[in-house]
Amino acid sequence: MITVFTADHRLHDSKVELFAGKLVPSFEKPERADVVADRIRAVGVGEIVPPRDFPLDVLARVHSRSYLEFLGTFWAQWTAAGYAHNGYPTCERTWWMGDRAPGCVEGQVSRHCHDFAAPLTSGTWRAARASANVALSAQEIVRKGARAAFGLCRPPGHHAYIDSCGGYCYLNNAAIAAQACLDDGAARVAILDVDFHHGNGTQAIFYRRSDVFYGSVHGHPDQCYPYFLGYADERGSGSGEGFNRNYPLRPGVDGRAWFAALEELLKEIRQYGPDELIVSLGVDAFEGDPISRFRLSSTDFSRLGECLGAQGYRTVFVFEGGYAVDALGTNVTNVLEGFEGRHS
Ligand code: OKP
Ligand code: ZN
Repeated sequence: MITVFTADHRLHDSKVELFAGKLVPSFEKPERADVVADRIRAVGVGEIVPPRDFPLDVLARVHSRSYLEFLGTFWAQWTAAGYAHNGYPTCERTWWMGDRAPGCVEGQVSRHCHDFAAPLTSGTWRAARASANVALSAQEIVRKGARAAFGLCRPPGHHAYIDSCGGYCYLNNAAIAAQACLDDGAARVAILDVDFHHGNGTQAIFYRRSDVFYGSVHGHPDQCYPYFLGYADERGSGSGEGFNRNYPLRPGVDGRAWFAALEELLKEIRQYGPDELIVSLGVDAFEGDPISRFRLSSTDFSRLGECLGAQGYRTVFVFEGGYAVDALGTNVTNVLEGFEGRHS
């Protein structure tokens, strides 16, 4: 399987993140993508190719122009205002506060960040853009005939909304790839999100649409980030009714419960009958993950790959979370090798 990857992801390096009220070393760090690339080379999963550049218009099929403009101009505005550290929101925008578009950079950050887990740095825009190019290039490889491809994206994407960043995510790579797939002629695309965290951004982007099915197995939002979406009764609305499915599971579950939920979700995807499958591939359901609370083993990730390979869809894998750096490479290659019916 071809992997798309670029070292440009390193341009985004927030160094610290806010965790339980403290600034701690970032869990979402450049090493994450590098160890996965190293392991892909070591195992010989397949060729690693660089992404090609896609125009802003392709991103604007999912994100608002004003949000893209904000991300693209943020660092120049921030430094012009005299700041040198990471950008964080200083005010929360909720619907009863109105929906104005502030002119000052501090106001814009608050307008476009929905939590405190997506620090904005000097290189965030270039890295996020490269990450979207990685997902789009992987999608293009599959559209041109490959059975599958892996977009080794970083930063991740599934918490990014149409016009806001959050949860380490700035551009929604899986959503952008799904939209590109439709624009390339597909009628229906399914996004399967196996990351430990619910992909609230992806769900929200497609909630009222029938051309993209979104399904996720994740930590119950009553106890796990992102808290406000990911409940089982969220099934889509309007013409999107029936095309959103959530399988929240309690913290602590192991492979048994997890695969039972996955099988149910795969049945629903089969009924939907997508032209292509996009997998939001987070491997933070791993038992050793430092910020997540499921108990999947490295062998379970091979099984996940086999399971997905058996579905028969053209498949684009888009990397999302996974923070147990020592096992990250193995867990990702286990999925990819399992998909191709190989065992490493
Ligand atoms: C991104 B991805 C919980 C803090 C949560 C943000 C987590 C973002 C996960 N104590 N921090 O889905 O892996
Ligand atoms: Zn996650």
